[in-house]
Amino acid sequence: MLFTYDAIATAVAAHGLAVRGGFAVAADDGVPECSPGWPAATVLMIGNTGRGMWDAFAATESRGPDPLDRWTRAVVAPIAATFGATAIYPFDQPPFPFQRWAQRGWPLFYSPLGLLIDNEFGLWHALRAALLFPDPLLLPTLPAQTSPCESCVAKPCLVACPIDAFSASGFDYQGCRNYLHSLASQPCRDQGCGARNACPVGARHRYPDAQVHFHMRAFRR
Ligand code: B12
Repeated sequence: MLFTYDAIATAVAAHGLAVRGGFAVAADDGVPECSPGWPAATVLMIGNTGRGMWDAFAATESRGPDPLDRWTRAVVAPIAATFGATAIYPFDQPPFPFQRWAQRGWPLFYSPLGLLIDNEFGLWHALRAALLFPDPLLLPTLPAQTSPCESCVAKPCLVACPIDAFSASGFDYQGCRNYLHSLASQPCRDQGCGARNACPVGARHRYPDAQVHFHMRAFRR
């Protein structure tokens, strides 16, 4: 019985979050110890999918810097403590390889934008925490899937950006940020990243406008 997995899925769902799979830790995963002398045996990934998290987060007091990161800690840390896990976060410094770990536990694939794509939620999902357990946990078996980008011939994501910030050499982060401070970037600021919006996969799970604006403001700063 997937007792811990299911129980944590229920606990995080109360905050609009989801368990995004898990994996048995291998030596080259770069997973830190749960606590000194206690290596992690299992990792469960926690994330947000589609419109799930925004209402829960937006209902909370959010004055001060990094409100989403603070909210994430506030909801995840007590759940981790209840289940004897150690929580680590994608915003910890130096960054842990969350995208690599996420692919160990769930069928997620690199899109041409560098964001991981999910067959159901498309680009409308992100990672919020990883729970480290010192014991082996039972994990669900996931069906094998292929990347939806493989059969996407038109790749509208790659032609939607007004400054061609996405290329074979990666994401032109500075170019994007500079452009977002220009008047011409109004559509990106109003509607969110045109490249992300152009992806047809999981389009019905697009974040609510308020969330799109929130992430855009944070990125632009
Ligand atoms: C630093 C960072 C950024 C920086 C990148 C700076 C730079 N010069 O590269 C900036 C500020 C630009 C940025 C922007 C965004 N980011 Co960011 N970012 C991160 C962060 C915190 C660390 C990444 C890192 O260095 N990891 C360390 C390495 C060792 O880990 P890794 O998993 O092995 O990383 C590998 C992959 O990233 C891989 N890789 C990266 N891109 C690509 C592309 C392809 C095609 C391939 C094959 C591999 C590949 O190379 C890395 C080295 O092996 C992660 C969170 C995290 N902890 O991972 C979020 C993260 C990657 N970002 C995320 C998001 C959503 C964004 C934004 C969309 C934010 C927004 N506006 O909403 C933008 C757009 C980014 C884009 N289009 O690529 C999400 C991605 C979710 C997803 N679906 O995959 C993450 C995982 C955070 C989260 N909470 O979920 N980000």
